Amino acid sequence: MLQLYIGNKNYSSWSMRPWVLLRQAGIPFEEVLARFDSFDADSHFKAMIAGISPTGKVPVLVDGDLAIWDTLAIAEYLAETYPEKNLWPQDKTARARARSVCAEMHSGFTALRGACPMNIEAHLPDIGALIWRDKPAVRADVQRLVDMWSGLLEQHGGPMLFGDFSIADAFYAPVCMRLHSYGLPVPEHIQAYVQRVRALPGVKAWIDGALAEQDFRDFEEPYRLGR
Ligand SMILES: N[C@@H](CCC(=O)N[C@@H](CS)C(=O)NCC(=O)O)C(=O)O
Repeated sequence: MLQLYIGNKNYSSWSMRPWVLLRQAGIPFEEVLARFDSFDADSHFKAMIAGISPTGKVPVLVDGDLAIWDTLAIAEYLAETYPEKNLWPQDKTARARARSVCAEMHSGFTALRGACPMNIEAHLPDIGALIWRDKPAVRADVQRLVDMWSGLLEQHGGPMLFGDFSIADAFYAPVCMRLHSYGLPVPEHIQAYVQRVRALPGVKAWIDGALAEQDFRDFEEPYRLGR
């Protein structure tokens, strides 16, 4: 059976993407949790993934002797291994766009990711309001999301970015968590997409797991030290 090494569900946005993809697609897998204690070389986290993850990071998908690291590579491997699941859109043009938006997520939105780390359990609208007021780069990232999602939802008719659920929605699921936790202002139709993503069974299962975790780490909590 496939194994997916992940970090804490409350914090690990990269782990969330392939986990949600697998769950939402109904692909059986075993979850292996490498708890975040710290990212120091002598941490339990690094010891647990030593020999599995060449980058020392999660997620890693293990299929027999093969370990695949990095979310984009994992998504491509799953799409190739389970073509019947249509993890990418079937239309070639839509597929190219879906790959573009996933690559954009993978290498971009650094201001939003830096200022608003994923913290599913947290309710941080006051912090979000200050970030919104003081950080134009975050506002620019959110505007880009609004433009991208508006265009895709209009073009494909929803409910997901490319009509049916695809890798693109899994890639943007952690962003939906951030918009929600920090209460960043977005138009109503974007808020509705965020809620639809949160309600997907695979996403809801991840959120429930994150809430049950209660395993807080100061280094992941810039706004709530002492949890
Ligand atoms: N580009 C990688 C990023 C993975 C990543 O940064 N994972 C974080 C957890 S969300 C991690 O393992 N960090 C450990 C460290 O930085 O040492 C991917 O797409 O999978």
